[in-house]
Amino acid sequence: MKRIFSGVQPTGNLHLGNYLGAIRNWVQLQKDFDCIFCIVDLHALTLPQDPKELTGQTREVTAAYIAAGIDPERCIIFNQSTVPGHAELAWLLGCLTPLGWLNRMTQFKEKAGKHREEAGLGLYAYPVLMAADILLYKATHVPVGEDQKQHLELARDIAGAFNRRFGVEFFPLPEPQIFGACTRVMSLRDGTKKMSKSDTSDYSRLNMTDDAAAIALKIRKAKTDPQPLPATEKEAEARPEATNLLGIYAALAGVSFAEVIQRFAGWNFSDFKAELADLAADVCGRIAVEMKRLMADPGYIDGVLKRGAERANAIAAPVLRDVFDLMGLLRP
Ligand code: AQP
Repeated sequence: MKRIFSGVQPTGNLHLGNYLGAIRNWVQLQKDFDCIFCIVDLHALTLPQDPKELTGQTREVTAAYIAAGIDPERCIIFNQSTVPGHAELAWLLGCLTPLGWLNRMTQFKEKAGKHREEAGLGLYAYPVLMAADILLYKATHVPVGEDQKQHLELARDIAGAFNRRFGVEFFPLPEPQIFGACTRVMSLRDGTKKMSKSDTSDYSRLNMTDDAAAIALKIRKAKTDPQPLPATEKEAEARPEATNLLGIYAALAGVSFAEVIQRFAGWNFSDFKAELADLAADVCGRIAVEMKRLMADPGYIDGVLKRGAERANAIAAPVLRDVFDLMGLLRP
């Protein structure tokens, strides 16, 4: 059986990057895989969070999954902290993970920056928790963006280390699930920086809850360069803002980057931006309306998460029991 595990952190405003780079792809996967989609609230705690906002954002991510087309009957949707096995397995796997492996993780270096000594243990151990998330369900495939490839590689190493240490083929080595057109959406204010929830400028991203007017305004204000739109892919290479906006258009329209370049070659930015705003408002506006409708009913969202947690626990508990047995931990 092929099983997918993936998640999003409830760390702020979900944006077009989260949708095009992750959630939209998951909607396709649910047809062919047994899918578990998590709201990884324990991962969110690796950086400081406001408790009230964390609760609201957890519901918002759940609403986004459903509004984007993930079926909560077919897939398991739950928040990580409701299944205790994630934290328990992370400890057990952490005891088998050499520090040298964690020291190589580039995301810790980027997020801790110059303040390495003040960074929390959780931020350092993040990739072990991610390995536990995947292995707790014996997931076989993990959809990953460029930024998570190294962590998935580590999860494979940890699974292999466990199997060798206890002489079993217990954990499958999870495979990356790659998508044909891998979409990396960049900031609307700086085409060299990825669009991010934690960017202080709201104009840097299209939030999944933005309405048509907000989308049009942000696209109108998006940074550009003074030249008309490029006529070739080669010409676009040195122009990050043009590349980003054209790439967003291609992803939203479901056509290739080359086709979009050809269609808008030589256009001025303001005319192109009007077309892009209409397209984005059409695709994202529909999701935003559905998200708002769902978020107005927190009882429904909590019900989805509760049922998801029960289903997730039913898979996780026997796996964890076997791990305890293999490691010699007595369960009297
Ligand atoms: N700009 C992006 N383009 C394409 N994909 C993206 N993802 C995030 N940003 C982009 C993908 O969304 C999924 C969930 O990501 P996450 O919740 O783990 O957050 P993140 O990767 O750390 O990025 P964010 O959303 O910008 O959050 P902050 O600001 O908190 O770091 C992942 O599959 C990710 O690849």
